[in-house]
Amino acid sequence: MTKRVSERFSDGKLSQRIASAVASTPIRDIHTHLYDPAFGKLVLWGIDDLLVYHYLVAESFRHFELSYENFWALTKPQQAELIWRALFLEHAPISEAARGVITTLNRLGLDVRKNDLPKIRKWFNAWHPKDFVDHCLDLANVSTVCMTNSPFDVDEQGVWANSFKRHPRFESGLRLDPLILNYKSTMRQIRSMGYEVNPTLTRKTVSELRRFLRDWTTRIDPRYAMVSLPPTFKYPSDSMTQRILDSVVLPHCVEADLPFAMMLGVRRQVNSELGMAGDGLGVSNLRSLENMCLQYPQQKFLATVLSRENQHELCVLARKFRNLHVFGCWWFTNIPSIIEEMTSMRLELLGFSFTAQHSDARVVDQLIYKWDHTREVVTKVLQKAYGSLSSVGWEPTNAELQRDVQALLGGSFEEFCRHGSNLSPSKTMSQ
Ligand code: RAT
Ligand code: ZN
Repeated sequence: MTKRVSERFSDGKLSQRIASAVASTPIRDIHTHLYDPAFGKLVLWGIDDLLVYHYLVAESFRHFELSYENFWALTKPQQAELIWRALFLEHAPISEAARGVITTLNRLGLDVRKNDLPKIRKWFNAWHPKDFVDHCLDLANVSTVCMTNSPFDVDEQGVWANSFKRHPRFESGLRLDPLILNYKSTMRQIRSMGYEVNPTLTRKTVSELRRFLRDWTTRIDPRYAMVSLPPTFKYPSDSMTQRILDSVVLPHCVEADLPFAMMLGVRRQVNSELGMAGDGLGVSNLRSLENMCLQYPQQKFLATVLSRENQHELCVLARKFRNLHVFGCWWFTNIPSIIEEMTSMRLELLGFSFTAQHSDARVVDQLIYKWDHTREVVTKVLQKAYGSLSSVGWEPTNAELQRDVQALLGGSFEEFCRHGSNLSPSKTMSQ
């Protein structure tokens, strides 16, 4: 019988059904750096923004001979031309980020092989940004994207200060890195915004910081609060970071029923000459995440880790804590070989109770390639996983496939956020 079922799988029917379920499921993209069109010049799109993406800047410098300084002195189109030459004309655009530009341009209907940047620019210039945003969301089959919104970003502050009509497909995320990681200098900025805060966390300061967070939560209506953390992050520890987390951020999250997203393992500015492209990674100590899940059983944590070495441990941790939701293949792990490995492992350890991916897109057009490429890998992984299941006698119906794929592409995140507050360490799943 086992043989007959696996033959049925190999005739391609199940694999086709999986492919079409993955292709047709709209995605909730839970972490991006995109902006609602109302943010005007903060919205990045078009060929030059695609080419000067910091992932490509890092790769181009491996070929450039010019100095960092001379590169940064160039205009955006000039930088784009150098990157185009180094990564697309002098070599095949084989890396994930470079191939992504090709996927994107092709799906937008542009003939990439003509190598005609001025013509491509002209094509983009004919679009109205708002229409282009909707076009990309539709092409990528993305229903909603979550922005990264920083109360400490002066450009953003200006937009939030005036009321505007929000795009229905853009949600917000409250990004708190400066407050959590660098309170000393952030304090001055918060004070200049009208809050009576001091360098030490007195009662008054704590209550003002809580007021600050409440105000921003009301203003932007975020889906979650969020921080990225270095590999050295330790909890508990005798640090300002822990004091801010314990007395300000987590009490606020509990009060406002906001999940707290932690992105662990980034080493900022390993090479500061590269600007935004200069960040690296390191292995995190996930015991800290474990301690936080234990310390705050009522708080929902979302987590993604940058180092490949941490991925297995993170899955095991999520089996122990149902207040922990694993999401995405972050940044340097957002490459097909690692997405495949991570998604297979997560399915094997967590079933469908995680979010397979977030795009981290900074340029609107990138939604197309980031999701096309992810869908390709997720399809492959699911074909293998359901193939194994089918060979032992369980073939999913189309409705079941749709339900499961939806869970991976945003549904499981929604369910996690909806969960009641009765979260405590899982007993039944412990192993
Ligand atoms: O992936 C990226 O674009 C990085 O530069 C980071 O922004 C990272 O995703 C983050 O959110 O810190
Ligand atoms: Zn990001």
